[in-house]
Amino acid sequence: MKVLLLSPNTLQVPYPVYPLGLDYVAGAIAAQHQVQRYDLNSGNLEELATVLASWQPEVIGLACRNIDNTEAGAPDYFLDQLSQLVSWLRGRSQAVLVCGGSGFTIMPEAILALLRVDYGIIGEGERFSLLLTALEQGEDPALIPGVLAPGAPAQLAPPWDGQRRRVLATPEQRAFYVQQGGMLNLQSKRGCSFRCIYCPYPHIEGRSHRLVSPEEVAATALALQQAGARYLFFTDSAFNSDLRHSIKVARALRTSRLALPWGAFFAPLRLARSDAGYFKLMAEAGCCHVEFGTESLSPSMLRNYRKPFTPDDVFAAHAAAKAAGLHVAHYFLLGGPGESATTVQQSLERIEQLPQAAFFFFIGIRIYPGTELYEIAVQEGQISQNTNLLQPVFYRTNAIDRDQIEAMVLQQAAGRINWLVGSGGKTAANLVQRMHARGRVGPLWEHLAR
Ligand code: B12
Ligand code: SF4
Repeated sequence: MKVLLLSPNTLQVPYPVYPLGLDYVAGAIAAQHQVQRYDLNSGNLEELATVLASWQPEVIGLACRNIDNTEAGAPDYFLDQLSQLVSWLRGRSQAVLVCGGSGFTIMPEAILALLRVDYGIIGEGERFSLLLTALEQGEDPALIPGVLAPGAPAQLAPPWDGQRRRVLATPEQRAFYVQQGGMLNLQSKRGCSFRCIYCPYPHIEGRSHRLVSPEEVAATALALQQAGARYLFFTDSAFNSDLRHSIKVARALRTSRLALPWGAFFAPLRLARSDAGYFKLMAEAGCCHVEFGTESLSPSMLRNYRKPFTPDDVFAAHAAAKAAGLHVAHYFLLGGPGESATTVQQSLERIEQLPQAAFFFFIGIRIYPGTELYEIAVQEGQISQNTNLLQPVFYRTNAIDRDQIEAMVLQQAAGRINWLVGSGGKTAANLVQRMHARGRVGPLWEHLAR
């Protein structure tokens, strides 16, 4: 069959992101099929129309990474655009349309119905290969666990235990990312075993860790270097959620001849005495950006969120990362259950004890189905089982509203450029774009750190 894999994500905030998921979907498609990739970041609709007319794909795999930007203060919603793209594709192609991706997996039934595509794949897109076989053999793809069809009940699938193979996009498609910041991405594992109350990641990737062998991670990193990358980002939900594995991965990277800097999300977990050199090892392995998912520095809020660390652990992790010479950013998530002016003030005052870092404040927590926050919001009457959550709904705490929290953040920030509300929006993204155009690589928030 002729299969076109399409990445429609052209969001430039905080910077354009290489569509890694499609590498795995492409890697799962059996050799008897013909596969082409199309990325709207490196292409455009006129050219895509020509591909559709001349090549006539029989199946189109449509990636749905982002539903919205999860920023309550500056909301952006992407599914209307995606829906228009589906109509545009239907007008030019008879292909079977199959949607998948992290955004899709969060609310598969609702997105399938909105987009009116033929099938959806919940979770790991490696199952695309099974769907193609079913189509080819005239069987019903909806019988495959993890494959969703209109009107059929969603059957969740266990984590994919088959091969996970990556096929990179073409050099022309990669050039877009290589030239704008030089960033390509990779995984050292899938899954997160923590249970933070608001987080959909375990639902997207699974609760059990599925580890990539350290040698394979290093080989992939070297292959990306060869493919032109000048910076790597580990897309793991939390790079250190399996501490032992992250140590083995760092050692493998250190002994490989990888010459690229890299960054990742880390949880500011308590380190055992024996792991005192953890961040030093990360630095030796090429790590230069540590993005901590800190969320709060109020002990009660960390408990309410079920974060696996305390404020003291955050200070210790911060100090260790800085001592290792790493750039550090902390992400905060304010406004969850139990937040009040007192807990916000606690967080803001304690941030002053985190020197030389950038701080991103996400104020208002998006409610996702399948999370504990969802249950809390239903119990509190903020939403019902029937509320449409595609259009983002943010949790409201009685004791303080979003505007008050933002005012407190801005007051404490007192104009400091390293305190950003949300991702910094288009202003920050434009700045990053200009620096990328001048040849700078990576996420670049270190230039804000004070
Ligand atoms: C890493 C990450 C980032 C990094 C990316 C860095 C980089 N260079 O790659 C950074 C920090 C930059 C980032 C930014 C943003 N992110 Co982000 N990010 C993630 C994260 C943790 C992993 C994504 C990833 O690459 N996974 C690894 C790949 C292999 O997995 P995958 O893409 O899911 O692909 C698999 C399946 O989904 C499926 N699949 C994928 N595509 C397709 C296509 C088809 C046809 C099929 C069948 C299957 C399929 O198969 C793949 C293999 O199994 C996810 C959360 C998560 N755990 O998924 C959030 C996530 C994707 N991000 C999200 C958001 C909102 C954003 C931002 C908009 C935030 C902001 N305001 O700035 C921006 C948007 C950036 C952009 N330009 O698009 C949301 C999207 C949901 C939503 N509400 O819309 C997520 C889900 C987190 C969340 N809040 O729940 N992000
Ligand atoms: S550690 Fe991070 S990825 Fe894991 S559940 Fe908590 S917030 Fe989500």
